[in-house]
Amino acid sequence: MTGTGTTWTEESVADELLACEAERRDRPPFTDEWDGLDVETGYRIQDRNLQRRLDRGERLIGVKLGLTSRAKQQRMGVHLPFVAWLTDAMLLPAGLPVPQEKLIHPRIEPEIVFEMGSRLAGPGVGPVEAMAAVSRVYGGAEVIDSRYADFRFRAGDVVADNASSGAFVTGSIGRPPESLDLALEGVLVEVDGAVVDSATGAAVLGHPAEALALAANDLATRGHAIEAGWIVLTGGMTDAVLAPPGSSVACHFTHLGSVHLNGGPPAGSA
Ligand code: OOG
Ligand code: MG
Repeated sequence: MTGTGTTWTEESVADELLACEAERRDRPPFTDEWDGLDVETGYRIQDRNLQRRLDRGERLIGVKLGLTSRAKQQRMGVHLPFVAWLTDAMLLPAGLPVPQEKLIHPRIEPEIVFEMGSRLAGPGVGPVEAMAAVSRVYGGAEVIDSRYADFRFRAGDVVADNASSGAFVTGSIGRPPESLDLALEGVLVEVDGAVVDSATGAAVLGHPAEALALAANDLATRGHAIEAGWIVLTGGMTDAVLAPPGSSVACHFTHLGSVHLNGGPPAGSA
């Protein structure tokens, strides 16, 4: 029998995750000790920590999807898309380096980003209705970070950990959704000048609109809607790349411009 003798509770897991984040400390997944940490429990922990973030003055600005592409699901060994919260503390203005001083082991992934023009509430939302609520589409890059050592986790762990949220950058070109075929929108990921990966929007559940619909429907089961003005990160199109000090990462989109991120000064530089 696993999980016997564990002392973890929703409250203590939530506290430990925020402490790890503040202290830049990683740890083993809680599911090693507590097999009761399922996805539903993970969401309650995620919501508890959203409240803590809001209580300390952060503003809720949107949602992110996790594991919406096969590349991400295979790499992380979790085959389930999920939703997490974005606050203004996670916004990284274009041109700034990866905030190493706040992160444990950042990785970067290219994402198609939506800005919502109107409210979108599930259940029963499909991709056409979802796209109609979008005002602008951007190319973006998410800087993920996990509070679990080596990004090793099960679904309940990563949902509780706000889906490895860290920071995100939105590109400078915003286009109306009807001007693009997002299934065919391509991205090249370049690290230190070499192309290391590529994908199109179809990697994200067939079309990023499916991810948006999924988020609306999923949030509805927990009593939330996607609000007008919110940002939605639709999920990494490719596997994430490492972003250590001294590195330089660029995500080049077909019609949505390029997002450049550098890892900051290399270790040892003055
Ligand atoms: C989980 C977070 C996933 C995405 O876009 O798939 C995510 C992880 O890979 O650590 O943000
Ligand atoms: Mg992501």
